[in-house]
Amino acid sequence: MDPTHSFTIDAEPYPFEFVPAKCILLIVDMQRDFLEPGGFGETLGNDVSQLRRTIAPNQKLLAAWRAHGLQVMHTREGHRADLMDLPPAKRMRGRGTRLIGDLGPMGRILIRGEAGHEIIPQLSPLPAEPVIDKPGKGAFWATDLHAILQNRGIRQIIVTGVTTEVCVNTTVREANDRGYDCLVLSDCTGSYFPELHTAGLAMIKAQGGIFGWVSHSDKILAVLG
Ligand code: C5J
Repeated sequence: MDPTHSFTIDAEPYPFEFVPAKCILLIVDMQRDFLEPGGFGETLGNDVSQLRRTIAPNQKLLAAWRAHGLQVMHTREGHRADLMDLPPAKRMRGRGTRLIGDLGPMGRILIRGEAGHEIIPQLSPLPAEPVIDKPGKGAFWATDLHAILQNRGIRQIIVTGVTTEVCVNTTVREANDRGYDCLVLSDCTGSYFPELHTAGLAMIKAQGGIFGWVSHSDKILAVLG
């Protein structure tokens, strides 16, 4: 596979011209507290199996991506231990019994350095793969993601991870406004709520791809071999 070559990927609403050398795989928030049984997400009553179905396809895609020496980055949602980067509105919204920064089943909830904040071991970043720690839902806000992508000549982003309607969607919208083309993979993204997963993908590909494209990891794997 010549990474500078353009490959046509079957996608919605129309084919995506994939240039591997100008493309990054961005894996969003595959963190223990969102995905693991016994984590914060499950203690809120969420069905983590809806997110865990994305683990195997992400592993397969990541292995093929790495085998070709292509660029990959990971994100984590979380905050400083002193909570100084946590807007009070974000902390209070949801009105749960446990809030961001409180002690959860895997350490303090959504706090950097705590066990629950870590990326699940199945998708552990390699030392050369940048990890973007983001205080918001979008991966561009208050981070150096845009600078890193610009410095690496990236124009396209393949987005996977969780959750489809929250951090994946927000990141895709931010990327769109900055001029990137995003392809979102339906089997590698997930939501606790299947109907919001479907709606989240529909919003991306609506109106001729108003925010980007939607496809399946099989289509990328067919090119990567
Ligand atoms: C993410 C969330 N990662 N749902 N966060 O989507 O609060």
